[in-house]
Amino acid sequence: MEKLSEEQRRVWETAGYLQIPGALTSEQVAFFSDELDRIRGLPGYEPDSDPTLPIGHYAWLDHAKDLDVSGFMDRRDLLQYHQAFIDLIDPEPVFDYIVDLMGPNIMLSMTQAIVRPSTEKFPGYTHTDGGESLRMIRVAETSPPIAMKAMYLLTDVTDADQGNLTVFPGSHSRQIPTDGSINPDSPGAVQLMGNAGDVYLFPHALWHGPTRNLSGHARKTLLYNYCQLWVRSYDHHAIPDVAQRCTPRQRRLLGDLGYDFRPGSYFYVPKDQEEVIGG
Ligand SMILES: O=C(O)CCC(=O)C(=O)O
Repeated sequence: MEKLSEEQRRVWETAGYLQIPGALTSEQVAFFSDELDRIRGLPGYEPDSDPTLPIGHYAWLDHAKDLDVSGFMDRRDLLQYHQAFIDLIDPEPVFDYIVDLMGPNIMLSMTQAIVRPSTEKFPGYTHTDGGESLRMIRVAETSPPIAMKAMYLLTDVTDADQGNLTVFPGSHSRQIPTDGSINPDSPGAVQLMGNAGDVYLFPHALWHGPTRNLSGHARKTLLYNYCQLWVRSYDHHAIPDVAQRCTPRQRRLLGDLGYDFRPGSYFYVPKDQEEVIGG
């Protein structure tokens, strides 16, 4: 499936990210924005502050810690909350871009909603996704990524210091210091601007992160991650129950290979993989 233009391919390979304007309609933006306000009051996975747990663990809480809709929220595993979150697993045209970039042998690895409040207390941070691994492994520019993210803006971010996604262009293929000194104000950092409904696509190996938000309003995003099939999901240890409400392609993206798991599954892809992912 060829979806990227030559220019988009060049930008992806050199800068390490792509911005697709208007991936969500204004109705979808309004709907998802309201959904984030709604699910804040519902039980779900939120960051776990227990210092004895390894970094990046989430706890099942009765609701987000802050019930103010402009307050911080970091909710994982969104598919349970509404069919619309399931539909966002493989929407047109974003999913076509993802298949063009990654090839057909892929899975959905994570879903997440983040609300970043306007505050002087949070300076932002910079990291690679996939934990420590993908800051050591940088595949060639022309190789499909091992894993990547689609980050949908639900808020206009049209000026600096509004909780912008900040990237270090080219860092997906060229190492930058990994000693903890890199932050959104380091030389080489670029604060991306975009409108609600735009999506940023970037591989896990690209150094990135949120910058501070001094806009006076909260910045909302939805994040859907994809990985090569053998890497597998970070959100689910087994096929989640919502798969029963999914299309065959979505089920495959949730790890349903069409037969019962046994050692060796996920090593080679199922025979019908291209057909199923092609929809
Ligand atoms: O901008 C954000 O809130 C977080 C984006 C990010 O760094 C990530 O999803 O890994």
